[in-house]
Amino acid sequence: MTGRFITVEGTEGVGKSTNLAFIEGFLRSRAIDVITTREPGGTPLAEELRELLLAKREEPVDACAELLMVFAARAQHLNQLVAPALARGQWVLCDRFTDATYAYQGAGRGLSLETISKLEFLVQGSLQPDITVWLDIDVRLGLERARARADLDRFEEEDVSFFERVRAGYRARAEEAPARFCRINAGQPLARVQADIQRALEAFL
Ligand code: Z5A
Repeated sequence: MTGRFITVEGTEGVGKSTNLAFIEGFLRSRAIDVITTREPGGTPLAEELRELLLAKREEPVDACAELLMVFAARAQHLNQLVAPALARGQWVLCDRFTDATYAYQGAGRGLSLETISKLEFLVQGSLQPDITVWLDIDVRLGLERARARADLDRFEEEDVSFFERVRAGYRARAEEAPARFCRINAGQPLARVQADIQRALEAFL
């Protein structure tokens, strides 16, 4: 029996970290054996690539180089961690996955969705998440939350229009895969966000 693959997505400040912990706790309360991981990252090599991707630097980062680093990290993560766990019957809860690439590198940076789709097929074949929890929030509200929290990484320094495009990218992905995407209004108070997530997961189970 293979495990289930759950991903959590959204723009800055949506509360992914907060709600990943909530989802993990909910699944464990149902006696589900789950591992929580993230992208980019999840293995030592993929975490090194994450550091390279997020670091602020004087040299401009070419969008295509960024895209290839994201997929290099994903190939390593999928083959070393995600696929073997699913094959063992474990559930995998992942902070971001390929929808983030369509949203950030596609809609945000303006790279070709067709190119992203080709790389997606090369790296993951037909593997897709079973359910994607999309935490959706007004971009300005999310940025206020994110910027109150900590030092900004290279992505968090982008302007509002970049994140508006990223949000529109997620919306387009949700429209293409309505059965997989579950949109949660992340602008609500946390208790209501988590009640909505729990309802969605109960329906999924
Ligand atoms: N990236 C990419 O470009 N392409 C790809 O394919 C992939 C990734 C996979 C790192 O991601 C970057 O990688 C990302 C895109 C790029 N861009 N950035 N930055 P990340 O997921 O690690 O980074 P993040 O977006 O900053 O995630 P995060 O750390 O999980 O942040 P968060 O979503 O903002 O979550 P949070 O820390 O739980 O919440 C933020 C604050 O809001 C915090 O103080 C909470 O207490 C508060 N909060 C949360 N929920 C609420 C509610 N409901 N009300 C009020 N306050 C709340």
